[in-house]
Amino acid sequence: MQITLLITLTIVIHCTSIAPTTEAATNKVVSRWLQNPVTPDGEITNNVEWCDTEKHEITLGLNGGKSPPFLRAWMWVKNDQSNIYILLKIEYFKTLQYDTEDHAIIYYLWSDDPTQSWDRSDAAWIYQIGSPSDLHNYDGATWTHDTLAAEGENNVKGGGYYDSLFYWFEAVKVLNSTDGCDWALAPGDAVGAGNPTQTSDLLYVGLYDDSQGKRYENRVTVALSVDPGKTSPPVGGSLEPNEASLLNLAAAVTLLALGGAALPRHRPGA
Ligand SMILES: [Ca+2]
Ligand SMILES: [Ca+2]
Ligand SMILES: [Ca+2]
Ligand SMILES: [Ca+2]
Repeated sequence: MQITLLITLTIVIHCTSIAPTTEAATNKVVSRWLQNPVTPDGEITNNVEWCDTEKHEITLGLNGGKSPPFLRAWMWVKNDQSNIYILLKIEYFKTLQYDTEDHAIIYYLWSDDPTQSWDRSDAAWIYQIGSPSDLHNYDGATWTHDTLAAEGENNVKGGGYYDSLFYWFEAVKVLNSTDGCDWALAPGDAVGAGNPTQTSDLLYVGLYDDSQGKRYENRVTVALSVDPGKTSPPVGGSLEPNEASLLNLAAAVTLLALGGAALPRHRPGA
């Protein structure tokens, strides 16, 4: 009996370990509600700027994160009602061939119909020198600057630097600029979870090695937080008065019926 159980357990564990890890392959990142303000100067400005959210380790690679060389990276994320704030620390690897044009990339591919492949796109490139770029209209090879569109605006702030061991990038991106060239997010949204075939709702972060034209990246899922100061409605929602009265009436009838069944029967003449 024990041997049979052991064999069954071994098979289950083996099958679990070789099952497709589509979901596990995406790095889940929790965004905390902003407590301390961020100065988007591309570095940790003071010792409290990023202490109100936690660090997530992710691995970047070529081919969407699946192929080597792999780079370790760390990501801190927080948000408020208006913006998402991202701090990226990416380890330097000699194959990167450092130059000042190497920059962080954050891009999102989605479709308004979640059953379809992505047909909309939004990106932020965060540079070491100069202002970030806000982009859209990815065609699989090139992007268009938002500012070239009629209503388009640059809704990204940030910067970065290289300290000989790591690249550091800091970005602030508007959640919903309504300029027609950006994502439209709100607190509480989960971004990047994708559908089972992963053809839309895809969020990538990484480093573009400009001198070699290579993207070291990976998918992440970011769960945006909601304002903790706002009280949430009771679990299950509130009942309309009429519904409550009907339920109370039903409960009273049930109790009466149960009580009646439990009462001793009086025999005539007893
Ligand atoms: Ca800063
Ligand atoms: Ca480079
Ligand atoms: Ca954009
Ligand atoms: Ca924009």
